[in-house]
Amino acid sequence: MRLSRYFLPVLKETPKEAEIISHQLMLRAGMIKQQAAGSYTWLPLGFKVLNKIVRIIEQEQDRSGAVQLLMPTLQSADLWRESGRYDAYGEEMLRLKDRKEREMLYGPTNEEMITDVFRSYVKSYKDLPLNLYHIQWKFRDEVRPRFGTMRSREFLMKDAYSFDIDRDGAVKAFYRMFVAYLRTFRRMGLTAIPMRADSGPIGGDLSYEFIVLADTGESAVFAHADMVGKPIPGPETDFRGDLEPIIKDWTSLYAATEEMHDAAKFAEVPADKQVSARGIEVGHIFYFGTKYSKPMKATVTGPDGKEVEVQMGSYGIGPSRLVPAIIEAFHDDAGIVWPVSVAPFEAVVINLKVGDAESDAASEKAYAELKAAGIDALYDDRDQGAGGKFATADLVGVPYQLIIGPRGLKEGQVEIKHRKSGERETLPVADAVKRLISLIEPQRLDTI
Ligand code: 5CA
Repeated sequence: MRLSRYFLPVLKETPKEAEIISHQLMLRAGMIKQQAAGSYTWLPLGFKVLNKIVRIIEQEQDRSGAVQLLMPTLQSADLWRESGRYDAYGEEMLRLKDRKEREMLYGPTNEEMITDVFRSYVKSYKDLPLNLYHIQWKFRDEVRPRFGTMRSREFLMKDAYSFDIDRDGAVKAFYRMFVAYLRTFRRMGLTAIPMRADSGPIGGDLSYEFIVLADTGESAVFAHADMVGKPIPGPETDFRGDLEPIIKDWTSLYAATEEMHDAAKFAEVPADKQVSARGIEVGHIFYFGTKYSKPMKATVTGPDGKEVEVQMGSYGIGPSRLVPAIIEAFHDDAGIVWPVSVAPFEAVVINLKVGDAESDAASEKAYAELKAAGIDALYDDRDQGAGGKFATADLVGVPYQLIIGPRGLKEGQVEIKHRKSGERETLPVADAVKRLISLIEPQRLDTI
């Protein structure tokens, strides 16, 4: 992408309305624009990051055996009356009427609709297990939307729903999502700790939240220090095999959110291993049995010919919350420091003297070679001073800067700046692209 042709409305000043660093940086880096309380336009740079996050989620959902579909945002109130949640959900639900006075709602979640899809087609235990997911916008009329897209009213959610013949099958489905989540968040560079949680309005008796530790997190959390940086299950993990040993291992150490915190149990954790911190909930998984299948009559015939209500679970991730969560974890005084796997661009070519024949030629060549090698590259070809270019590159957090100018080129040299460490390497222009590829490829984390 040529920056001269892109749309990157960066701000010089820190907007006053933004209380936390991720919100400030998303506004300053031209990633989002507020449209109303808790409602945002995703500008090109923000949208690019959001899409990279979505892509990782899709890959790991697919790996675990889940199948993607897409349900509408607007739902019929009648469907929600069947489960009894239309009245129970309260003011968080945005309710509306169409021209025929039919009551509708903007979906805050999709248990009812997916149960309706399921019961329309699936009739036999032979079609189970099944896990269907979609990535769709949701609306919750939050009392206090805040922190930008961290807690917004309109937000993107990946929601998956599992269907099984019995509790044993449903628990296995829960385990598959649990492992998929460990892999998903780590691929984004995050340490997300699974913690026992309260199931709230979704219901059910088994629920884990995946929490990223951050000082600005909305909930207090308590965990054993060894939960941080624990190695995740690798790509060889057999999702059709027995995942219980992995789950046992990941749930044996203490980790709980405030609502489920047990001070006496936490006291048993050695004092030097007690982590009491704040956290951001980036994912939440639930097992709730027949809570929806029973009232909505979602049944299948079992092996003995009898009708059984299916056992269900639901599994959410917030991609539009993950963007600020990752920024909370990775930033410095100059701006965002993206992990390569979710960076809007992997490298930026900075032409220090646009209009200088040699600088232009070397920059164009490097940019073309990076693109040809499959690197997601940005080319700062704006006719502007070097200071502003460096500041923009640092602010938007591109992991590697390839700096090309007439002075270096006289000696046949260019510079690579590592955004994270600040380290700079001077190297022959002919070697720069190869060097960048060797730095970037291992950090994509697409094979971990
Ligand atoms: N139906 C279940 C799981 S599919 C459900 O709705 N779960 S949830 O309420 O926990 O939401 C799932 C995820 O969506 C959360 O873990 C969080 O990452 C994200 N999320 C929830 N509310 C918001 C919000 N207001 N703004 C941004 N993200 C949100």
